[in-house]
Amino acid sequence: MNDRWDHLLLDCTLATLAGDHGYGLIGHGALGWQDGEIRFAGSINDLPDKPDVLASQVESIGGALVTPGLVDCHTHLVFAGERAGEFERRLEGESYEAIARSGGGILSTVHATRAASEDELFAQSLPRARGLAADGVTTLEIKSGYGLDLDTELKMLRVARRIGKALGVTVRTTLLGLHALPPEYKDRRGDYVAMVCDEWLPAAKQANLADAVDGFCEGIGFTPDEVRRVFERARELGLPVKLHADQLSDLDGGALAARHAALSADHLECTSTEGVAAMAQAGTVAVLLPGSYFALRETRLPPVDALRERRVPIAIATDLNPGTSPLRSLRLAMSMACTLFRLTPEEALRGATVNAARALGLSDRGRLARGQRADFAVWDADAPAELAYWIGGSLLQRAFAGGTERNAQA
Ligand code: DI6
Ligand code: FE
Repeated sequence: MNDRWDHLLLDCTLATLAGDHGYGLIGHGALGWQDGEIRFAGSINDLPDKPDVLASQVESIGGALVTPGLVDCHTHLVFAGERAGEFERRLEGESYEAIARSGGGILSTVHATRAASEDELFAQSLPRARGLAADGVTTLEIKSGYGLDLDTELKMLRVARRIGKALGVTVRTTLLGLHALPPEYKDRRGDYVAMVCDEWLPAAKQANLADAVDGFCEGIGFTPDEVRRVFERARELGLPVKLHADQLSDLDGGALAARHAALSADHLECTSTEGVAAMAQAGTVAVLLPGSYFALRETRLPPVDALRERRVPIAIATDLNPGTSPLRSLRLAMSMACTLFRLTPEEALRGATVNAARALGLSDRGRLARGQRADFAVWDADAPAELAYWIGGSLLQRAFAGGTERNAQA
């Protein structure tokens, strides 16, 4: 029989997240897959035949918890250098915005990233992605935005693609041209935005280096009108958009993202209930980033109750970046989302799987169900709430991406 499944795991505790509510828990479960796709996720009792008849390789995993592979849908992990000195300055009382306005912040990482060769950038960035993967992440998004010139932006995006191949995980790339205004365009904002629209977007699209387009809509970033111009161009080119919205101030970023049918609006600490309503209408995912909230000692909370009320899907991500979120574990982000934002552990797990996939425009992963990609993680845990409950440490036993077991050393 040549249509046997490649592999069948028995005696699993499955957290399938298959329905709209609950973990979708199945005790005494089985998970079978073939050609990188799940063929069966259910109770052992419902298997259509004997395990040995169904699959070429059969394994019992002793009741271990199995979840969809985690999805980190917002990272800036490709960059050179670090900014521990700014961390020290902030602890002495200087604000993130003041440091940025004095030439530090994003621009200091831009200098280091421009100076690094492509191989150096890869070598510095790979361990950060490897750390996420060691925590059960099988899909991650990586943004550009520390180049602010076309060559360096494309270099970052190539490094991002290369990381995906090296680790055997899916990397989705996002062009973040509107991250900070480079000093060479200090008095020419309009020219910079026009160049991003007319040159960078088509170049990234042509080289197949950008899966989406993002912008930093903020007092120290770009105005809603500048973002609008880039979003319109992106949509013309068929590129989906997402937005850093309302992190430090309410610029109506949630509604702006919604007007452009954005995949996601991220941060949202200052988003109004009107913004939430617009996102609900547009189907835009709310990506919450507790790492930057924590690192900046922020006190304004994202509007979690309004998001729930309007049924806006909530995702959680690390925002891994050298300035505001040097957070290298998605599980730790889940834990923070519960403790700081009062999400339930179930919301946190949905936020790091099915809803995070949706924030990347991916519907083929994030749940354990027939037809989904065989991306999943096996944990040293009994209950799914443990993933958000343990603070740090290592819980991952094994991870599979596209049906292939990831080598823990890779
Ligand atoms: N994402 C960003 O792009 C900025 N904040 C955020 O959450 C900060 C990036 C940086 O300071 O390097
Ligand atoms: Fe970010």
